[in-house]
Amino acid sequence: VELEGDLRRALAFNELILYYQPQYYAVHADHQTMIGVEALVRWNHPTRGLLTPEQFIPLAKETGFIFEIETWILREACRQMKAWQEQGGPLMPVWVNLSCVQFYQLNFKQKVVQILEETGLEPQYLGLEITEGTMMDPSFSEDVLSALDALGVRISLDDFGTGYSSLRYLQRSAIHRLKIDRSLTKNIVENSSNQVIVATIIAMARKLELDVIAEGIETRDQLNFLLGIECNDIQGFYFSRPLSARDIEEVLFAKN
Ligand code: G
Ligand code: G
Ligand code: MN
Ligand code: NA
Repeated sequence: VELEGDLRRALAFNELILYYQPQYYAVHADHQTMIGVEALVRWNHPTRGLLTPEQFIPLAKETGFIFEIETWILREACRQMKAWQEQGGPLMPVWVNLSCVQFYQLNFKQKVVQILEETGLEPQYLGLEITEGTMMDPSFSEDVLSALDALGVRISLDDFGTGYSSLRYLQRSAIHRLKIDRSLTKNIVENSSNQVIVATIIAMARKLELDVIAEGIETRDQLNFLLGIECNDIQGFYFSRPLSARDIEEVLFAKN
């Protein structure tokens, strides 16, 4: 309740910041190439310290601030990626998480077009992560997703395998990538049913010509298991935690 008034000022006072977690393509455990970054919002609250999205995104949704907040996040992520590209950084997408509300707005595509124009980022370097839950909601607009696809931005289904799964929507061409949820990967080394599920998701994705990325990879054993079933796109603490823009620049612009 108290946070609500604070949230109103958070945007005005530039208290929101983006962290970036690298995503890698790996062929074996000691050789990886960065293929993208996921933007993850934090709120640098003046008295409470760094707040995580779980601590304020639900409130932002209830109060309607989510529109302004996510517009800011989109613009900031695009601006930052364009700036890195201009400094000679790798050409790869920045992935932005979107809550369901954006997809219930028919003008969302226009918002994305405007931000891409303002920041100069080419559409193929913007990825949007939406959750299964968002797609299953009755207010979800398939038209918005198709329009974004036509624009050339990439679309990833986040938290894949967490429950709502209907495999039917995977055939829709607007989805480019599945992100296998951490609940399936965290005990992959010892849990044989999760091994089967993840291997099946990967095989199915390949047939449907979808990319797959596994998230939440923390250990070398998890990584080796995934590489063994030809899941080569990896995100997780094993390679890197989410980093501030300044910290990730040391990785992006490393001399060797
Ligand atoms: O960064 P962290 O691990 O704390 O993120 C926790 C959750 O918050 C994740 O489910 C993530 O998708 C979500 N999240 C992070 N950044 C954003 C954002 O910019 N917008 C939305 N809607 N969710 C976000
Ligand atoms: O729901 P979503 O996939 O957007 O969640 C992303 C969040 O997951 C990030 O904010 C990040 O903090 C968290 N995360 C990323 N990699 C790992 C990991 O290897 N282990 C754990 N526990 N969390 C992770
Ligand atoms: Mn995500
Ligand atoms: Na996820």
